[in-house]
Amino acid sequence: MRVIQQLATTSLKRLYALGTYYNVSPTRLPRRHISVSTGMAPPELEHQVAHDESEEIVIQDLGQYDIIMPEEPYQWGVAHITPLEVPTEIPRPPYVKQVLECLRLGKDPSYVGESYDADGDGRIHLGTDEELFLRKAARLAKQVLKYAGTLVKPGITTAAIDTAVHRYIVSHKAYPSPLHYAGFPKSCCTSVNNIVTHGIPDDRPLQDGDIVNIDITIYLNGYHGDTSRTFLVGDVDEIGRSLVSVTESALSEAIRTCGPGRPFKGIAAAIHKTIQKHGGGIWSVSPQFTGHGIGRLFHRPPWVLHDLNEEPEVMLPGHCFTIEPCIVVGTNPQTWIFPDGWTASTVNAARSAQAEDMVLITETGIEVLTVD
Ligand SMILES: [Co+2]
Repeated sequence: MRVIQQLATTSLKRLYALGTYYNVSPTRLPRRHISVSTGMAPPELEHQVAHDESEEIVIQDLGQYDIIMPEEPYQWGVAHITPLEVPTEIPRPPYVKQVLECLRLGKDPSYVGESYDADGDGRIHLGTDEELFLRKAARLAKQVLKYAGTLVKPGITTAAIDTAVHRYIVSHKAYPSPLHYAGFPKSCCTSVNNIVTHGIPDDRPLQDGDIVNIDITIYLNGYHGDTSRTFLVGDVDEIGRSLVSVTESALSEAIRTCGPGRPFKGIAAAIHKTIQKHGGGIWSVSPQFTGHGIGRLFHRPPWVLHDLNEEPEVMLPGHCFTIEPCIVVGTNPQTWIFPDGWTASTVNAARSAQAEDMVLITETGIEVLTVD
């Protein structure tokens, strides 16, 4: 059987070649079917297909959408992006000062981390102000995310969403945690279509048919709140809608496995089971991006793996962590990073969706903190 795995084994180089073949800028490939099932190859792809004969072949329809590529000419890093200002009276997380100092000295801030040692075992003391502040931070993050979701429509740029989100956060006396985190230049992450995570808001207007993940983290009273969802922009194709829906199911099924004494590996098992049984396509989960402990620090152990694993650790009262699976269309969840050093795209330009919540383990059960 003659089948096409159009783009599914495509390296960056071949994506550019494809862009050239279409005689358009690879930064803005036209909206079209980028993968086709057997016998459905548009004539202009035949050349590409013939080229692929030696490669492993899988039937895969990736759907119809705009591929996001790095802007040309490439600019390495993010020094060309201007961060927004935060009023001086708003308290910053500790990494901000270190990163700004690095930048002032012309050093690479991407290695500025957070100190886990000073943060104990990462479990909060239930029933104290710690729990109260954590709840407040998580709740505000959810409110910001809901607000961001109302802005999503064809024509708005992700930079405009970022600016609105930034203003909303600082007007609530909170700090947008991604801003300057390891040098990140914006106040939230916006990941469109084939971007798996850590997309940097920019001047590309959202297009009818896009999917966009908005990932919000805020810092309030010394605690971080972190949550994300993937939103549909206008009329999204069926695979895209299914992808977003399976991603939300994977998150909620994963949350259902949590509780005091329960193993962390149950999260991945639940995600795996959900994407296996969910109709509308073939899905895989990115092994590269994990959930994380959260509280006084933005990211800290326990690292929460979303792909099948045999980690022995169990959840204990006071653990607060995120679950944030990135679900990818098709069987290849591998990613590569844009020249900006942040934006993670699937290697084959397949779409990815992500959903994230914060879970607190209590003495008797769990609570999802990212609720409004
Ligand atoms: Co997170």
